[in-house]
Amino acid sequence: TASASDPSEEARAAAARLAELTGVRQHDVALVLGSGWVPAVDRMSEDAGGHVEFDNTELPGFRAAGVAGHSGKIRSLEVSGKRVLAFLGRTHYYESRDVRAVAHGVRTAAAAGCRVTVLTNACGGLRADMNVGDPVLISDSINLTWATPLVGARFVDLTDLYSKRLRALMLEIDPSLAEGVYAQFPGPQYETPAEVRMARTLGADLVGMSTVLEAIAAHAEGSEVLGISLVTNLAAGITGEPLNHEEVLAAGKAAATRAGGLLAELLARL
Ligand code: 6GU
Repeated sequence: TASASDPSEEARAAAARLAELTGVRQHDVALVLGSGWVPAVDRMSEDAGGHVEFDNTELPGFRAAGVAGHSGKIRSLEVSGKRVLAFLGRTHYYESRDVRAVAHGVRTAAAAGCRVTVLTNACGGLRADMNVGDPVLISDSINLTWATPLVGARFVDLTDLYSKRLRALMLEIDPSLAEGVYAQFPGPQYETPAEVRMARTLGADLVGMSTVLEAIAAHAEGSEVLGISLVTNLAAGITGEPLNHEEVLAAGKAAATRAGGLLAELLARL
């Protein structure tokens, strides 16, 4: 069928089903939540007074969730008058190297009307002046997967991939926020110390396994993109400690209050 061959068509089909499930014809803001960011949105949902939540597999084209701490739930809520479509987890490139599945969420959000896409993640910090628990604005990125979500589109300009307007807005909200360049590694293994040195040499400040492919897809759909990373650990070789996923989740929990406050304030000012 056409929907099986064309990602945009499949996204439109998912958006149509979303409208049925939520009773909301148009959403305004997509919020993709990385490890540790879900508590931030839970706080907002309490204030929102009512939301609709369902499993992503209720919509065509979505994969069931895999990793511990990553959910496949999608929540629709209204915050400060904006209709927010929150993905309480994402499909990662490392699950199956299926870039189309990775991009399907942000494409669905764009088809549902979202003109702003907020991508959050947990990442490793590469700079000694970064602290665990710091949210960092993504100023630019390096796509070390060498994959692309783009199909059909050609020569898309990425000069302003991470919206200057949205970054400026975040810095008004919290002038102490750091900015950095995020490198997406393919995963699922963390980087070796040598790969971490390579990333630093290439100009990266943050390393992770998500966000960049989604940012490219959302940007190509005409959405403004904001990326915020939560530094959950320093990358391999920077402290000498081994890395583990539980530490990443724990750091996310600890930072939820500040992260939630930032997201709530952003939604109020959009
Ligand atoms: Cl150190 N690397 C990657 N690729 N992803 C991470 C991370 C490190 N820490 C949290 N997520």
